[in-house]
Amino acid sequence: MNPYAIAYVRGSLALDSRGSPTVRVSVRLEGGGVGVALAPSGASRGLREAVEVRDGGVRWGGRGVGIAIARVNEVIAPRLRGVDARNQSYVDGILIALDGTPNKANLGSNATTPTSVAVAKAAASQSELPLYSYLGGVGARTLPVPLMNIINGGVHAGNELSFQEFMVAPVGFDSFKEALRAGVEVYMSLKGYLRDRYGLGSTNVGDEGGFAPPMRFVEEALDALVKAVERAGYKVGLDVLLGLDVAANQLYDGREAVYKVDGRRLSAGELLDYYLDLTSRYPVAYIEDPFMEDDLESTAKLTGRLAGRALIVGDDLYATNLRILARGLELKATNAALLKVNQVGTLTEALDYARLALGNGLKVVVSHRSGDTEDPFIADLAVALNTSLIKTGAPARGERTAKYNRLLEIEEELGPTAVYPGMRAFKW
Ligand code: 2PG
Ligand code: MG
Repeated sequence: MNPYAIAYVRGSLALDSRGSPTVRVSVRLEGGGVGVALAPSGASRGLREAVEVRDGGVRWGGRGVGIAIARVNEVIAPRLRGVDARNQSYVDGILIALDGTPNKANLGSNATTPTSVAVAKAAASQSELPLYSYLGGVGARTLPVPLMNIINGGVHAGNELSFQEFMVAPVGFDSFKEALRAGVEVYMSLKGYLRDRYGLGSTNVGDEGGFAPPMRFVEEALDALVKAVERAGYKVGLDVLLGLDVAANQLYDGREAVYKVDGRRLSAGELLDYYLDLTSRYPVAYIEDPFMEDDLESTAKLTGRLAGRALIVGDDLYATNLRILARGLELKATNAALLKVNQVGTLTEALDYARLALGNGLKVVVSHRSGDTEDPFIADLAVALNTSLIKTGAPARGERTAKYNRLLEIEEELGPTAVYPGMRAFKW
């Protein structure tokens, strides 16, 4: 008997952090190893990402996942039985072939993603290795700098902020634990600042645990971040850097080719100038999706102009897709690439994407989704890949803290061999 042979694959129902149904997949191996994974779900999705299969109709507001669960149990499970779970690329090859579409439209990325991840977890459990060492080997020991999204806007919050995410990155610290402490202190001090200035209602939180204050202008949010960092006793630009996810797809009006920012309508060129102005006045060291997903050229211009000063990060721009990333590399579109396994639908495809990015000197940022779950998988993935950056929301809401808590646990387990890159995470 091969203890790594897959004995059982089962899809079942779970809820994500927005209350939407999602798919849980449990995998058991002949030797008793078990892996369980849950599918996350985005709100600001790129056009080129792998798609979820949802039931439609009236139940669950159309968001049911009965079909996706049936795909796991009726289509995927019988084909994976007996396959060696250590052969991740073979397993994922089966998923890709069974699906047969370029974007997982048949099985659904909400069926393939948790299956792929659960198989890796089961193999790790069978080999009695923590997931980060199973995936990353003995060299996996870099804890990532967290990009903590502490003011939520865009489609993640019920306020008028145009940009989706306003983040702080605690870099001036020697360990993940100390960095997290600073991030939490900034989060707490932001809460006080918002309450004083905008009233109690401004401390309600958005989808990723950041506050969703009734602000209207990007600069108001950046000012609040600066104040919060200072009030917490840290230096902005030195101890703590600022970051933005513009999620520009959501701001783009295709008919007039303009971006709607703070009530203005900006051409791509004007938006570029706006970023140059913002980065000259605030220590913004990270800008994700500054232009809509087709505009690699404007993104490349910004990357060139901010060379040495900021990470320009492709999320919807690349959709964790190797081919789009390859084109981005040709154009030198960005110096960093976001990685979300469910944007492509299998772990192997996500790992190939990471390898291409890292091999070409790009930073990789492992990321959660705005609809996420208590599954801490991405914490292990970030350490496995030594990516040095993770994006997993504010230090609040269980689905976000699950990742932070797992990183604390990993750092503890690694002991003195753990590395916290701090400011180096932002150099390339
Ligand atoms: C993003 C993500 C996660 P969503 O745009 O980077 O923060 O949001 O999951 O809604 O795509
Ligand atoms: Mg994004």
